[in-house]
Amino acid sequence: MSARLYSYYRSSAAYRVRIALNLKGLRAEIVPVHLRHGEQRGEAYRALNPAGLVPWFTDGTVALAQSLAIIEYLEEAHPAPALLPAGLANRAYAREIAHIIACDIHPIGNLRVLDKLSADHGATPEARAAWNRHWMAAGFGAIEARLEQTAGAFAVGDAPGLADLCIVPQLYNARRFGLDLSPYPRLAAVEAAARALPAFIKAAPEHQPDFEEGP
Ligand SMILES: N[C@@H](CCC(=O)N[C@@H](CS)C(=O)NCC(=O)O)C(=O)O
Repeated sequence: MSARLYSYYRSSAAYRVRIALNLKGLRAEIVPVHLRHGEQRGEAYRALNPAGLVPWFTDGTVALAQSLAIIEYLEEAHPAPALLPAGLANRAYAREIAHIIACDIHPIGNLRVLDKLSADHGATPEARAAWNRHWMAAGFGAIEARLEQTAGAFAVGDAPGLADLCIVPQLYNARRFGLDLSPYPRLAAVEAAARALPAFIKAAPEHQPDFEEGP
């Protein structure tokens, strides 16, 4: 069975998996799920993924949610090229950066959280953006400090991997929400290096079949 990735062009969690697939040279059919139209909450999609979130990945062996679980699965199923760096400590640092983004920053800036803030507390579009900027800045400060120790050409050493594929989509979100990135020069440098690579270019929102212009 050929692989499928249920994705939304500007879902940063799906973007992580798209980059991982590309770095490993794996093909997957992109199946768009329109988050702004609520397709993720529809009966058809929930029959696949009861969590009602993207990404969702299937390949005949697994049918799996959670970007980091999917990426770890790909890493184990297709070890080369590796997404985790050599060395016990560096692998832990790469996971630390990934977890700051995927566990600390992303969940509280997600669409359903912002919608709940608006529905229950009247958060305006500007209040939603300010909320997101606050939590991104908190996480980015920690990553910037770690990069002083770990960064080479990329976030942890000189090969692109797990940390970079989390950083690039999160910085895409940061720009969407108007975060000033000037306090994070190392993050910006790592992002620029990664975004120049074909695996990252192909995974970018503007190169997805469901890409839409606009805010
Ligand atoms: N921890 C999950 C997060 C998945 C997630 O929250 N995806 C977002 C898009 S980035 C989503 O589907 N949001 C839909 C919604 O909030 O209704 C992962 O890493 O895959």
